[in-house]
Amino acid sequence: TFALTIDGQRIEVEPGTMILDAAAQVGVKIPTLCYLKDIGHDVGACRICTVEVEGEKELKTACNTPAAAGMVVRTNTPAIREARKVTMELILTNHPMECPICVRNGLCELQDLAATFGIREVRFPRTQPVYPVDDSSVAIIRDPNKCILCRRCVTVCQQVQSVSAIEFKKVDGEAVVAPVLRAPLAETNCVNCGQCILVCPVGAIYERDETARVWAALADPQKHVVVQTAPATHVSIGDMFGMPTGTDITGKMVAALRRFGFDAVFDTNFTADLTIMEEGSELLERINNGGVLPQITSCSPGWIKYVEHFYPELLPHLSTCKSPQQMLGALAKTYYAKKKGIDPADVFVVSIMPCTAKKFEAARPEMNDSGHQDVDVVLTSRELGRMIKEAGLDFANLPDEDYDEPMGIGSGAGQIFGATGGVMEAALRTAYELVTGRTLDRIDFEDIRGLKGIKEAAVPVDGLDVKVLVSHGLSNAEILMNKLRAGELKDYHFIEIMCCPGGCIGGGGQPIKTGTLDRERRIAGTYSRDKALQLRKSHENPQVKKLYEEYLEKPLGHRSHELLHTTYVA
Ligand code: HC1
Repeated sequence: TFALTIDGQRIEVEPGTMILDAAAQVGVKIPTLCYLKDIGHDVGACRICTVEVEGEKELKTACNTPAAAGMVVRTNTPAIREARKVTMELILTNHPMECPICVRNGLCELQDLAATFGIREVRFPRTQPVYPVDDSSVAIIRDPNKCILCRRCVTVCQQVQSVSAIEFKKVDGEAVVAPVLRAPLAETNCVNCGQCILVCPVGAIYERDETARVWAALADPQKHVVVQTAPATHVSIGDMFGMPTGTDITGKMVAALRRFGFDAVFDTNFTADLTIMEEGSELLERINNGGVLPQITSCSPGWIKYVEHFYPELLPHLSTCKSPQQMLGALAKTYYAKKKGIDPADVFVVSIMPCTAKKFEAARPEMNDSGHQDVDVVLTSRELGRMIKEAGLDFANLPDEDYDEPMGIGSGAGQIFGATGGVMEAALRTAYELVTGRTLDRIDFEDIRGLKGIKEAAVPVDGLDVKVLVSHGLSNAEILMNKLRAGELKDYHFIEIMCCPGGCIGGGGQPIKTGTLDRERRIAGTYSRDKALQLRKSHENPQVKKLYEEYLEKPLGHRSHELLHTTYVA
């Protein structure tokens, strides 16, 4: 370590520490609109974080200037305050002053900083043209007028997700962030993961808001409106109501949805358990009958679109299982409608998902095996949070309520689908017991939990070492897919790939802000909910057993093939 001085305070830091992070250690928060350590973004684009370094003529950007031994830094002088204000005003010059009608009102870093700096006027004339809003995508909308060119979205799209659907470019002397080749977003390689939304400091990119369609369905007496909630939402929505990140809000979410007037509240954790039955059986069939191995999970729609775009020749590795969200939609309009004696045409299925890509998945034309579009509307966690606020519910003080039959019981194994490694762990808990007929005593597979990019385990199952891999974040998927393509993963049986960093708990539809620490806390919340549940293995779920007895007969049976499995688009 070495020492430097920041605003008169001496501090010891490690080599490589940037001034901005060093200042934080002495309790000085240097403002920034672009720096984001979580994703390694330190391009110094916004120039808000300027500081004085003694002996230097020009102000330095604190986010990407390394601290040095003996350095004397000042962060709060008249020159710095004036420079920051001018920079803010220049940004605001071109920013629409639409705060009250912006989706990020109250959650906007630019708005916060303008308030912090006490900006009361903007002295410069607008320089940018007015750009059209890009609403070509079913999931994500871009408003270039609000973009402040921080480039976080470009970094996350290129470096974290290896997708590169958007780029930073100069066009006719004008700097822009835009989809590659200026194409509408829907026509690019965008996989709809929404990680760009999570890092955007303003409202330049956001989910397609479909709350109005849900309110309308709820008000329609002809419709029987049902809802399902994804595993990751159980530990995230409390963030929007001041509860500690990772709090299990399952029962309160059910209560809120029931108060909205939903006719039934179902749990996607139930179909996560069903997925384990189908996908586990598919794996055993592939192992026993010389099928394509390793099998790869298919529940994460951003990941599916990524393979379809970038590795179409590897599609036969994907499990044919639909995602739990789509399984539940298909069953709501068949099994459930039949049980209740309701015309499936009147059943309206809403999903609450941590994910923007789920909007795309539900809209895929092939997702209609029930005879209707299986899922009608997908809302992100953020949209549900806004509806709860709009309805005036005191969320934190709602009672805990239970889900409805016949699709309301989910095991701990279904719950952990929401965290990276969880689908694999759930599959191992079941596969071991179904193959060996013995009880698995140690059901916690610690090796495949947590935020390490690629994880691995080998589990002895009746003389066969089942070898598995787990990855999250598409740049890690890319590493695995290149190895698979090169024939280096022949010894493996099963791979779990989740599109978003951390798995669904870090999905692009989750509350603003979602960073690494939030991901860690939601993962901890996920495993503690699993531990607290009596039922922790998918094959022991009584409602799943009943579904097979009453309707599907057996995993991979005729009805399962019809309703629960799919094919992919090369
Ligand atoms: Fe997920 Fe899944 S775990 S994909 O991450 O398999 O979105 O939460 O709902 O469908 O169950 C998301 C989460 C979710 C599906 C399940």
